[in-house]
Amino acid sequence: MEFEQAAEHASELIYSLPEGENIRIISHCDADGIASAAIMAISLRRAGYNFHISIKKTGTKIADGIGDARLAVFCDIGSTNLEELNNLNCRVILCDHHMIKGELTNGINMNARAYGMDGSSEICGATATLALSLAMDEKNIDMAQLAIAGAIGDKQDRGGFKGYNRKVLEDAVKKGYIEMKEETVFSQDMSMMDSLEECIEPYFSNFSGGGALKFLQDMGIDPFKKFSELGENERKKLLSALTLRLMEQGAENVSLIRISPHGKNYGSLYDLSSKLNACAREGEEGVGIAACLGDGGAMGKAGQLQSTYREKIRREMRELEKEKVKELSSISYFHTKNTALGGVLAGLAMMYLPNFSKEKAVISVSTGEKKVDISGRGTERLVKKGLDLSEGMYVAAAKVGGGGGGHPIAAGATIPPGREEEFLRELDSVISKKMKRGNEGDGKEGRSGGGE
Ligand SMILES: [Mn+2]
Repeated sequence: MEFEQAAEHASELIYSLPEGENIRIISHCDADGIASAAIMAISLRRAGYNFHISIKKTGTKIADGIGDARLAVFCDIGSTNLEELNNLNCRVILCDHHMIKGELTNGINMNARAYGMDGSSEICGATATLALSLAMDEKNIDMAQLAIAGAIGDKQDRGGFKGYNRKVLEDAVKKGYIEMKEETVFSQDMSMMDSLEECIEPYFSNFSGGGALKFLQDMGIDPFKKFSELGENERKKLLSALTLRLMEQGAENVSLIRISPHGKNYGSLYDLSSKLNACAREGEEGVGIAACLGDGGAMGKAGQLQSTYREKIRREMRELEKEKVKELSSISYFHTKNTALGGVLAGLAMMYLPNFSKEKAVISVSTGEKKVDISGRGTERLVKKGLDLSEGMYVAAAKVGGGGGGHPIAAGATIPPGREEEFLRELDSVISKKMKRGNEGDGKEGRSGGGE
C-alpha cells in the first residue's frame, strides 16, 4: 500500500463516524508534536467533529485516559508503543515518522517509514498528519504552514526541505499560503546589538555584557540600528565579519542568510517553530496549541515563553563558555543542573563554543536525586567518521543498569546516580572503537580521492 492510500483509508475511518463525535488526539511534547495536534484538531473541527488533545512525553502509558472514545489519532508518537495501542478498546490511526517496532493491528498505520520514506529527513509528524488532513479535504493545504513549522522543529530543514516535506511546501507556495523570503538568521525586529546578543542559533561567544556593542562599534556600525536599516555595504561587511567570528569559534557550515518560509497566517515559520518549541520546553503545550488554532493572546504568550526559554539557554551558555571542559578520547562532557536543557546545551556547545573540541562528541550530565540524565550531540562530519551516539548510549547505559538510545548524531540515556564515571568511560570506549573503525574504512575507500 502507498502512503497516500493509507491516508485515504484513515480518512474513511474518520468519516465513518457520525458528525459531532468526540475524537481523541494524542501527540508528542515538542514543536512537531504540537503542530501535528493542531493540524489534526483543525481538520476534525472543519469536518464537524469534536476533539480532545493530550500532549505526552515519549515513554510508556501514552494511551492512558482515552476513556470511551471510539477513535484515537496518535501524531508524532506511538510507534514504539504498539502493544499499548493494539490493546486499546478504540480504533487507532498512527501518523508518525519515528522508528517503528512491530505491527499496528488495531487501525491504520501511517508511519511514513513503513512506506519507504526517510522519517529523519523527508517527513515529520506534522507533515504525516497533514497527509491525513489532505485526504480528508484537499483545502486543508493551508495547514502546510503548521506542518512546515513542525518539520523545522525536527530540524528537517537542514540542507533544504526534501521528500514529502518539500512536496507539501511547494504545494502551499503555489496556493499562496507560504512565501519564501530571504532573511538573516538573527531577529529582524530588534537593534543589531540586541539581536546579536539574544541569538542562540548561531550562538556568538562573548557577545553578552557589552561584547556585541563593542564588536559593532569597532566595525563602525551603529549598534542601535536594525539590520534592515543598514546600508548595503555595511550589511555585507557585518555578515562577513560575523561569519569569520563563527568560524573562529569552530562552527562548521555557517550561514547567516536563509531562504525562509513565511506563512500567510503565522509569519516566519522559523519563528513559529521556535515559539512552539519554547511552549513545549516550558511545559505550556496548551499555549502552543491555542496559538496554532489562531488565538492571538496565546501567540503573545508563546512569544513571552520564547524569550524566557532563550534567556535560560543564554545564561547556561555564558557559564559553559567559561568552563574548563572535561575530555576523554572521543567525548567532551560537562555537568548541568538544568536537566531539561542538557541536550540543547550539548548541541550548541558542540557547534559554537570554542572551548569544546570539534573532534569530540559533547555529552551533558545532569545528576538528580533518583536518576542521572545524559544527552549527547555530535555533528554530521563526526557521524561520517563513525560516531554513533545511539549505539554508545545504548551499550554504556545497559552496562550500568540504565537505558539509552536515539540517533547517531543525537542520543540520550538515563542511568542510576553514582554510576556517571563508569558510564562515561564505557561510552567513550564504545565510541572510540567505532570511530577508529570508521576512520579505517574511510581511509581504504578514500585512498584514491583525497579532499572532500
Ligand atoms: Mn517529530
